[in-house]
Parts: sequence; structure tokens; C-alpha cells
Amino acid sequence: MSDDVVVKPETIAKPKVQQPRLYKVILLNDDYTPREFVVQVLKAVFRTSEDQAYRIMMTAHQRGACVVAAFTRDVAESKASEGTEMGRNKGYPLAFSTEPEE
Ligand code: TYC
Repeated sequence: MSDDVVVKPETIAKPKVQQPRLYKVILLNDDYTPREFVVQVLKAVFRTSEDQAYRIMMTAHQRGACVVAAFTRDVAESKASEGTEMGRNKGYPLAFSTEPEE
């Protein structure tokens, strides 16, 4: 074969490892759920300390919403449902939503 033939790759290789997209779980404020109950839910579902849970709850209370943490899509959605369900079981309108990270 001649040495002056240059073969160009047809495709550009993709990076081998793709990081999964992460989803934020967001705590939404409401006027009815007791503060202490929000703290209990955050500790149970997200394994935060009492202090972290209190700060997250107060941020949502004062600003309307607060990012709790980010997870893969399935984990984010099931944690959001679990927290929302715990409130619903007590008759509270407590709600969590999810949204993809940039
Ligand atoms: N705003 C509620 C109250 O005054 C407490 C609360 C805080 C509720 C954060 C939801 O995500 C929330 N009882």
C-alpha cells in the first residue's frame, strides 16, 4: 500500500463515559404544613441533619422554594413523591417538585 494515502476517520469518537443528567428536588412553600413536620420529612427522605433540614425548610418558607439536593432522575422523582406523600397522609399540602440541572 502506498505511504501517501491519508485515511480520515469517518466519525468523531464520543467520550466513553457519559455522566447521567442530575435532577434537583425542590421543596415548595405552603401556608399550612407545620414547620416541624417539614423538618421531619426532610430528615427522613433526604437523610439530612436536623440543622440542614431546618435551614432548607426556612429557606423555602422565606423565599417560596429551596433546592434540597440533586439525584439521577428516578431517585429524584421517587424522593419527591415520597416527601409529597408523607404530607398528603397527614392532610398537608406539602409538595416537592423536580427539575433537570443545567
Ligand atoms: N410556611 C409553613 C408555615 O408557616 C412552613 C413551611 C415551610 C411549609 C417550608 C412548607 O416547604 C415548606 N407553617
